[in-house]
Amino acid sequence: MKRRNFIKKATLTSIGTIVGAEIVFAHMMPEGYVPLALQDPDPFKLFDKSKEMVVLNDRPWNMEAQAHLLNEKVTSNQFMFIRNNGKIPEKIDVKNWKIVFDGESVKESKTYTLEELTSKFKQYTYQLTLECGGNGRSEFDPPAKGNQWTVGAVSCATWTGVRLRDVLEDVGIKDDAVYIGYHAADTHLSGDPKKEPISRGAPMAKVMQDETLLAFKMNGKDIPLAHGYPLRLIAGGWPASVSGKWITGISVRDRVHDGTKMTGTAYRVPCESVEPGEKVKDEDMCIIESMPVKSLITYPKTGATIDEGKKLDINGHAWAGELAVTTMEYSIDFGSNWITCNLEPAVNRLAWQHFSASIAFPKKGYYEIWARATDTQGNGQPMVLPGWNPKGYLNNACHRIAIKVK
Ligand SMILES: Nc1nc2c(c(=O)[nH]1)N[C@H]1C(S)=C(S)[C@@H](COP(=O)(O)O)O[C@H]1N2
Ligand SMILES: [Mo]
Repeated sequence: MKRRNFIKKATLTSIGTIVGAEIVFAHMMPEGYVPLALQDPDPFKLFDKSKEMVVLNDRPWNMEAQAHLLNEKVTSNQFMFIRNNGKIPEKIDVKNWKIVFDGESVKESKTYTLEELTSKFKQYTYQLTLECGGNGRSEFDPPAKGNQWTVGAVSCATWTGVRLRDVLEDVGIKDDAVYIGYHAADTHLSGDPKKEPISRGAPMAKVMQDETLLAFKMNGKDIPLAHGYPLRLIAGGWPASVSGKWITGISVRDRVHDGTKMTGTAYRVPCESVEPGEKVKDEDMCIIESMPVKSLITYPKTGATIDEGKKLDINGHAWAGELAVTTMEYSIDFGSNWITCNLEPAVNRLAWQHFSASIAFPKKGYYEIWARATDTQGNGQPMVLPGWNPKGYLNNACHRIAIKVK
């Protein structure tokens, strides 16, 4: 948008300056034509991301971190993965932004402006872990279609907003409310305005939790455009697809929400485990709720070398959906022996926890460090891909890094 207007005004010489060379046949260029060199936006600049982020798709934009980029305790925008199902809204009119509450189970539909939301309700701030349900999909065999996330579709930022529960109480909901579904301002890739790229939701028990927010700030600033500016639903610990970006509406439903990507195989796994590659009937698929226990070694970067006799300090994060992580261990002998790491409690519920360890290696050579978290219910991470499922969700296999001792 901006770019096009700009080009109209810019002289041909100034376009040449931006392209980085003289446009030799500039005088032959049709009026209003945008040189290719300007059409391809640099996604790192566009979204203010580190150049080390990995682009998985540009239509729609999908980008992930590498493990070592996620070393910060609180993820900053430059390392936060982007997962879009449609086109990011182009025009955001913050002054007139509205959120509509409707559905079978509201007493009466009600609309709030952003200004009303922020002034009328108490604000809360939490660190909340958001992991894409498909994080780790690249390891599925037979492969699963979709973005081939490795380990980097997870973040834990600080989110500030109002409790969805408080707003729903103000709206007035009926006793038969079962679920909410969100509606958002992004547009379907087909361009069809009647189609929603995604419209997911959560059952009332999740909606009513203290940490379920309608957020308008991330890490103390306006939410970056790619992450849902100016208003975002945040439901930490559940597949991040529940955390709708660019929210314009919440429907309170008297049934399980049936919006786009709620039904069929989307964000669902077989209710009972299946053989890899097996076809599963839609009615045998269950909606993913809390994410499983998982961890990531964020320091050092895989492939690091250390000197013989020196200890290696490692650190990382561990999380377990709705639960907490109780134990964090590492192994340097391919899982034969496990040694306990230091593990910090979460700053608040649904935030990831930090672990560290200081590792001694017996002699020179190649090693792998494997990390394993266990949650409050005693569930540990599997060593290899667990429960194959058709869409490639919930891979919580242990993270591993390679180390050479010289
Ligand atoms: N409106 C809207 N909300 C959305 C999505 C989307 O495409 N549109 N993608 C969802 C999915 S699948 C994920 S994993 C998270 C990603 O959040 P992020 O891009 O801020 O990291 O946003 C969720 N919310
Ligand atoms: Mo996702």
